[in-house]
Amino acid sequence: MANLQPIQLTTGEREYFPGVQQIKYEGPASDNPMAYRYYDEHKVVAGKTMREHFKFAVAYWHSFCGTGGDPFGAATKNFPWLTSQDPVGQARDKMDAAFELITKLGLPYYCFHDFDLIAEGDTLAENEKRLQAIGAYAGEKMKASDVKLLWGTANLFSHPRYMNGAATNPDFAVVAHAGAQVKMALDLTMQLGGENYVFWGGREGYQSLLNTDMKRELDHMARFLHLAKDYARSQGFKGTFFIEPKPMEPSKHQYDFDSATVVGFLREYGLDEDFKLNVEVNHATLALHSFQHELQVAANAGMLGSIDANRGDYQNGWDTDQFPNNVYEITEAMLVILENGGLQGGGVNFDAKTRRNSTDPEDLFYAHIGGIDTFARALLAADAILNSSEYRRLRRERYASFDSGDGQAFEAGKLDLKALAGIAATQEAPAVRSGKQELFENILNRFV
Ligand code: XLS
Ligand code: NI
Ligand code: NI
Repeated sequence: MANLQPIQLTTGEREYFPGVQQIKYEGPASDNPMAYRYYDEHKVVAGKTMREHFKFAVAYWHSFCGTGGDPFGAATKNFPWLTSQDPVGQARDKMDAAFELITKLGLPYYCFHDFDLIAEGDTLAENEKRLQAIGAYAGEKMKASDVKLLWGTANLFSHPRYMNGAATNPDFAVVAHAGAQVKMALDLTMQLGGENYVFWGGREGYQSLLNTDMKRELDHMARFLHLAKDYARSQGFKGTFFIEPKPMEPSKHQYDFDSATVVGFLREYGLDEDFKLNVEVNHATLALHSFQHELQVAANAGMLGSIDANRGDYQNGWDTDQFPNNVYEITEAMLVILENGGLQGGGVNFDAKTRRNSTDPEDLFYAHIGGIDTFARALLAADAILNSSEYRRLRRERYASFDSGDGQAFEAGKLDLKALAGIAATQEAPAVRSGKQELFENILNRFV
């Protein structure tokens, strides 16, 4: 769309987190709550610095847009960067606050949805104008701070037009609108050097099969993803596209249920070359899986791209998106990630929110510091488990009968079912062999 009047933004003067200094690594003995005890960005673990291992990103939506409202009550957080009534002024203030937080935390990345950055307008043309304005401003902030964009995405779930889905909406007019929105979000992501692009389909699913042609909706979703990928590639985008699985909420049945479902979908529709998975802790819990299970399924398929870091609640069944603090859970995750050789293209995005009653701006610092140190501790523990314990050997030994002889022939596809039966007929009854789960668990505890 041509002839847009550029909106000029100038940097605000205001400091949003006064009194918070640069957060530094002070070591495990420090009693300073505004310091890292384990995250030392320069420390080399398993051949990479901690900064490179994690590529930590701050999520714009939870940290700068989420004001603590829930279905039972109004906003609780009077964030000073949300006070301006003018959408452009508010977007500027919000971005100043965001870059102050990201740089004081010393983190390398951030992630956004299009309309986290600036409020959505009434028309596509107005939206393009707004996104260009805030995009130019983001570019300046990124250049000045060296903060990079881990991924961009489009919010295809909040506006009422998407109540029946975006790419899977039964109305073509909505699908076309979603296409226009994704095109703009891709342009913005590419303009800012975004390293990846995410699709999370909260409304891509259904409430009742009675009014739903599921097969047609899935075909439309795949077609839509192909169009987005082809467009971005034609514009020179080299990054990875991620699908973020989640089983439910807000839809009853979401098409991207879990890692296994998404891997199957991507392969069925020929999208597996360009797409990988962004696995979120709380979404795994909702799918009745563990986080490490979801990571391993993605890794098995060569699609472990990125993670959304948070944690769920074991006593209830929704996406509570709490900041990570469970070192055991994350250590098991880091075992999978390290054995996979790291994440493919992505990083660790804090898709987490402070609680409704955590109302001080500085609470955002405690939340991120805690999450970051949880990952750092888990990395150290996982690296020690893999390299200084009997963990790998014990696991390998469970499968030793496949390393030679008939077991090896089976793995190599050299036995048919008759041959297998023949071997069983001549051998002794299989021995009872312990799985030694408690021993494995004790090894974990030894290093955490
Ligand atoms: C919601 C999702 C969402 C995605 C980005 O549950 O986690 O925040 O990460 O659209
Ligand atoms: Ni997420
Ligand atoms: Ni989520």
